[in-house]
Amino acid sequence: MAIDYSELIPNNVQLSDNVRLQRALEAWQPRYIEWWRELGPEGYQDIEVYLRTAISVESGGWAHYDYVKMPDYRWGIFLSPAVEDRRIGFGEHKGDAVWQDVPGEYRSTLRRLIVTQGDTEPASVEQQRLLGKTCPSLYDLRNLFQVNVEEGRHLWAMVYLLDAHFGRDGREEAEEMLDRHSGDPDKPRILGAFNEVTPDWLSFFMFTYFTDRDGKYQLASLAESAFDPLSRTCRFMLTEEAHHMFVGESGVGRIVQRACELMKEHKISDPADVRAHGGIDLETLQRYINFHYSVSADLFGAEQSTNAANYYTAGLKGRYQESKIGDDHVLGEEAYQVPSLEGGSLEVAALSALNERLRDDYTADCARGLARWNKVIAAHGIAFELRLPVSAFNRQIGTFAGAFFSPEGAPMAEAAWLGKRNQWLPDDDDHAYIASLMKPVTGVGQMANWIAPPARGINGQPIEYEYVRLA
Ligand code: BYC
Repeated sequence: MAIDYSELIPNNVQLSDNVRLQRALEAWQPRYIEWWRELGPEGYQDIEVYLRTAISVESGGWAHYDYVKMPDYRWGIFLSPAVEDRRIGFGEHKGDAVWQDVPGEYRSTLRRLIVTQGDTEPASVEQQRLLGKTCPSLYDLRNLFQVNVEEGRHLWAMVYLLDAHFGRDGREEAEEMLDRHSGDPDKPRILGAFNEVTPDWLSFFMFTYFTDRDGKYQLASLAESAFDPLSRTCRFMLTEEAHHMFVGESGVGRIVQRACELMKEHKISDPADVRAHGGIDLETLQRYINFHYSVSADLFGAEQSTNAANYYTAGLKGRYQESKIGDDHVLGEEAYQVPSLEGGSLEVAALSALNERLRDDYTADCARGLARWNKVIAAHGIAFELRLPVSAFNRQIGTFAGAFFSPEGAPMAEAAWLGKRNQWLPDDDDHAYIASLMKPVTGVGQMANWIAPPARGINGQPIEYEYVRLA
């Protein structure tokens, strides 16, 4: 079904049939636009950007590409097609028909999950708002803005659910989405990683690789939900999310590629010497990986969580690809291994370990990208391997919060750990060096020296394409 995207709020939820809902969303829209102008990409509000807009939810041909000024982007509401006779796949209601309305007993829990999800979306736009000023190319600038407008759309997706299904409380929550701000000491965003800064493009690529990937796993778990509108919303969001992780994986990959090229070209044996030639050395990349992986690992919550067990039993949030798992989907008797503070692992009830299980799925996925980057390094004949730290490293949430472990998993005394901190995590010198590279490159087809060009352009266009019309 094609969607009329000349409408004020393009949608496939028959918005015009529900006057109350349509009014509520139309009343929220001006505040959203005001927020976008104030805290969205700074300095690029009236510039035309080659963006994709969702115009259908069908798997083939859902996206339309054209030049758009971002405040005019059509932020719409799209649900993936309903699955006929869809049944609840897990928990105590397993086998029942999915819900089209929120059951009273789960109202506040479900609202909290939707609010937590929704809060991350505008947070990331706020975190990235200054990056446009230092883009490494027009191609990258366009990708940044694509990610930004789609995170904005994901906020719309959650606000729709709140307005459509949670009455006055939902409307209040929708307002608060625009009142909290990333890093605001009085009204911060809900989850830790979304109050960190994204000061440079290396951080942006790491964020889209590691933190957007948390988004993929959380959305996939919510896509299993018994609350069908949430499931359908998340399924469509996942379609868009894939591009965000592509931006991260290819962005870091291109930086790795450039570091290797510089090492070959200048016959460098010590990776740190890449800096003398204006590249980002592999050891700095490793420190950024350590930081972004550990901060994103926190987003999965505690290793053992009664919240997560309750979400599962109630049918609100499942596991990653729940239907492909060969167990009873109730988890009354099952066990799962979680890492323990004393070393090794501990067998606990699988129901209590759902956050850890999702983090494990996520970690395996993160490792796949590192393997691809390591292939680039190996192909240049360079003896260096990027590694993920263990999940105990640098954690603020769960079992390992306040504990000190090396990236390889050795327990340490605090003072010894602090003594090594700058070898493992980006320090002031790294930040200053990366900041010194952040000079805008805006000529058509031009690329900053610290990053290799992409393999191809967007939507079949060449790399030498005016992805953003700056003039
Ligand atoms: N920071 O029982 P636990 C995305 C709190 S990203 C601060 O383990 P639970 C995106 C927790 O709330 C995906 N607080 O928690 C990416 C709890 O508080 P209470 C976002 C934290 O509930 C890039 C307490 O600690 N979506 O889409 O099992 C760009 C005990 O913890 C944190 C979702 O997260 C933290 N990191 O799990 C744009 C999905 N972690 O109850 C977008 C919805 C835990 O003691 N959210 N706490 O007051 C959830 O499923 C769950 O809320 C969590 C936490 C998985 C986040």
